Amino acid sequence: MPRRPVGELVGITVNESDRAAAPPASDAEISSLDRPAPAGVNAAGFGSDVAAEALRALDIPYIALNPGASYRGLHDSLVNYLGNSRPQMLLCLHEESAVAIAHGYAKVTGKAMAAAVHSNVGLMHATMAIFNAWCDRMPMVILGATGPVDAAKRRPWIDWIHTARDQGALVRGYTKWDDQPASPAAAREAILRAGWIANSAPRGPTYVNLDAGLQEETLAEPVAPIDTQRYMPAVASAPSAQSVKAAAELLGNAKQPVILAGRVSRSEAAWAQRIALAERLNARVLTDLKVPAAFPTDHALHAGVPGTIAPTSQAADALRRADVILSLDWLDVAGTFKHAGGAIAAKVVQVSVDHHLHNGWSMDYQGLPPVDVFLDCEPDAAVPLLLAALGPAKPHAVPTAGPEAFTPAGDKLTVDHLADALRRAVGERPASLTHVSLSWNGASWPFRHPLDYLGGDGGGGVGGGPGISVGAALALKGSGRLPVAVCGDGDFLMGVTALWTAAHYKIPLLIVIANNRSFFNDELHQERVARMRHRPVENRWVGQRISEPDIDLAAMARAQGAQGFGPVAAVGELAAVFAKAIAAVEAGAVAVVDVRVEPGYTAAMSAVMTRKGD
Ligand SMILES: Cc1ncc(C[n+]2csc(CCOP(=O)(O)OP(=O)(O)O)c2C)c(N)n1
Ligand SMILES: [Mg+2]
Repeated sequence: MPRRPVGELVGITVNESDRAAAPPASDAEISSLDRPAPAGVNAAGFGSDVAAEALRALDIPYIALNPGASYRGLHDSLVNYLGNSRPQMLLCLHEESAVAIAHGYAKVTGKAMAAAVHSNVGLMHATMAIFNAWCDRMPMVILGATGPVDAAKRRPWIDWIHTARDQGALVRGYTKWDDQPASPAAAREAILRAGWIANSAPRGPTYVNLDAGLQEETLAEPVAPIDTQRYMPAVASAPSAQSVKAAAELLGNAKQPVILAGRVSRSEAAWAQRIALAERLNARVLTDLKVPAAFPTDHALHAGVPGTIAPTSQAADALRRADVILSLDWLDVAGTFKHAGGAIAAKVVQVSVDHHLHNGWSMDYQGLPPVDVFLDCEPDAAVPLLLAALGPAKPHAVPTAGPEAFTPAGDKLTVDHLADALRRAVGERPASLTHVSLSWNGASWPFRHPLDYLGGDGGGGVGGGPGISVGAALALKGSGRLPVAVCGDGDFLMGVTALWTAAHYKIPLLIVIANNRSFFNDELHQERVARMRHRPVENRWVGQRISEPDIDLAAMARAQGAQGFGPVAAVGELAAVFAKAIAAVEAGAVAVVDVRVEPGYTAAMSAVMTRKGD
């Protein structure tokens, strides 16, 4: 086949100078790793070259992956055709961490990264992490493979066990869209569509399954060029003028308005506008640890502290007293009302595009809430329109006192002590909490910037914490923000091999383990069942405790090239260890601190989990 300039065959703007283009400063260190020897090819010769170029057209910097023969064609194209650059491969030790890394990256950037997973088996490993990203409404493009679909081309045994009909069915319930294209041109179209759909609100994962035969086939003829940007138009949503007017009227006349600050963007401007709206309305504001920071938690209008599985008592009181409630894509309006006692008299304004995503498989859409005015758009689009419709406020006093300073109780080392010492050690540095443990107390760490906290794992799939944190740290690399994760020991152990990827690609990150040596959440469930059945509550630990032997978590970090500290078992030791670990991260390391904490959740969380009836 004649050699042609890169991109000519497939019509995507890729040329030789692209390969040499300097990456952003923050990525330069990563780009210098895993450099392939020059392959000397500059023309798209195979089906997978077309797919690889479509991936580059999505302007995705990284593709997290675990390898496999089903996509060996694509793998070769990424290395030897695109030169392992844009996207650059991030090798992961497990598909679950590959997808979790893409998830964490999207939490910071709002944009899709790519992940590649091998045939049916790699996809099976990836499923929980895909579900987490889906529930968290985070975009990503997942590439998979199967086949050869043409049975005559299959190698005996292995290609047969790794070929499945309708492989996308494994993830269709929790992806926005999937496809199995049948030609290189169709693969290009599928990848462009996957990127466009994933990145358009409501965002979520998409899956493109590439036939191994298609990838490896020689291009018989050039694929007609297209202007790829025209196939990925920006999508903006806007509410009707009528709905904005109706919402502003309700809110403007409200005596006790409440804002539920839910799934919003990481934009600083939008953050400032939410504050302006709350102050304009003198509204109490609720936030929730399940989703990223949405409003300053120590603002005088913030009701109590951020909720976890249920709103705090102050938040529930505010809801019961409210006459108008504005939900900015709150994760679970109906469930929150139920926790607050059910009979919420207030008129409800809902701002969301989430209903466009709901399907018959996953119930993550939650209960159907009562809504009086619906704004079919993202919160960032609604807030400025509401501010404009409301006009300037009559002079009114905005409360000034924020929540009281946080002081952990008792001498035994608890998660509260961990949080307090960690926050003091971080000091005035800008930091992002990329993950928190289930035992986290929302009172212990105020959020004052949209990147201060990145929310939960989305789908309640334990094991996501380490990978999500590595992906977030990747996106934060070079930003001047210190990425800090607090993981339960169960969560850490399930996702621990994500650390190697961070160590290898020099992604600085601090992980602190709230190590209660137990899958403690389920001790509370067993306690609840024992109480309901009048059986011995003291047996709640059986089948839950992770001890005898205790696991050396710091050693698991060291084994993968991270720095390991601990176990720390005394409150007085925390400050010095955290200072050392932060210094290590600032010097570019991945640092893990094992902190032995007393088992226990906040009183509010324990009460919800152990009470009868719901
Ligand atoms: C994949 C998966 N397996 C099991 C569970 C059930 N589960 C929920 S919380 C939890 C315990 C998590 O332990 P850890 O991270 O140590 O947090 P702790 O409850 O001890 O604070 C488990 C097993 C789950 N949610 N996801
Ligand atoms: Mg635990």
